[in-house]
Amino acid sequence: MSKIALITGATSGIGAACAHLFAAQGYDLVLLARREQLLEQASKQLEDKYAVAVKRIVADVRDQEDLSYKLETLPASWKKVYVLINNAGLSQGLDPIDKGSIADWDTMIDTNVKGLLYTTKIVSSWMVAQKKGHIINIGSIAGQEVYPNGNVYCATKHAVDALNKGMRIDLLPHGIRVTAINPGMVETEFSKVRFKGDEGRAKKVYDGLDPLMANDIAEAIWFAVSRPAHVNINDMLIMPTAQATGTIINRK
Ligand code: NDP
Ligand code: 8X3
Repeated sequence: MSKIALITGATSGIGAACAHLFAAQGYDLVLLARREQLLEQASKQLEDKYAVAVKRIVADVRDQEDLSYKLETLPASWKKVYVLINNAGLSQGLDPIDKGSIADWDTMIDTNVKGLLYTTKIVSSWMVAQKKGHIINIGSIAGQEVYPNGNVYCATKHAVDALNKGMRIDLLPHGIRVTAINPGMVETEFSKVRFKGDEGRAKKVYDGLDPLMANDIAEAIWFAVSRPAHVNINDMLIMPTAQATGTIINRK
């Protein structure tokens, strides 16, 4: 059987690009996200194009009970996951701390931190049993520095950075590799989601610069995964050439 990659947040952006790249490399896929129709379309396309097997999980990573049930009831052959890409995540709003929405804060913390933990607990236990695996955690430049109004989103990505380090320590005896991929600006649905559907505001984020594309990040992930077994890439910070820090950007 081919190797299996489980990708959370596979309906869009970085997760969707990873699904294509890993399928092109012959991986079978477990794809997880909330939007059922998009997941179904993507799975069919991948199966047809790359002749790989795809298992879909329609789930919200924030719903621990449902997520656990859906993962634990996968057939045993699908639990032989070699690569877990903890990618599902989002930002909501961009407001100073005194004006932030508590609902937005909860959504970001529950998705980016708790959802990543719920997924990792289960999938890492399968990896421990098989004594191999590679966990990719999608962090951010926002996990390496803090920018104005980024407060809670930055905090969640700093948490991902800490968890990435903690996982590597805890999983070391089991030979499991752990890598954080920390991108700067990538043009995906991210800004549309952050600004709650305001496409005009979302588009402005990328005005006058060439942002990263989702495939740039998928290729970096593949680089980490395709290193020889004795090599672990601990983390990578990947920026558009036009972006020096979270806020210093060279716009044309
Ligand atoms: P997109 O909005 O394009 O994709 C996000 C994906 O996450 C979607 O597939 C979405 O699927 C899924 N998702 C969101 N919430 C949940 C949930 N509760 N349960 C399950 N799936 C969920 O954004 P990106 O591809 O840009 O984002 C991917 C990751 O990259 C995120 O962790 C983000 O923080 C990080 N990142 C993004 C950067 C950027 O500039 N774009 C830069 C640095 C990091 P669905 O809605 O179907 O559930
Ligand atoms: C997403 C990129 O710059 O909005 O993590 O934090 S940024």
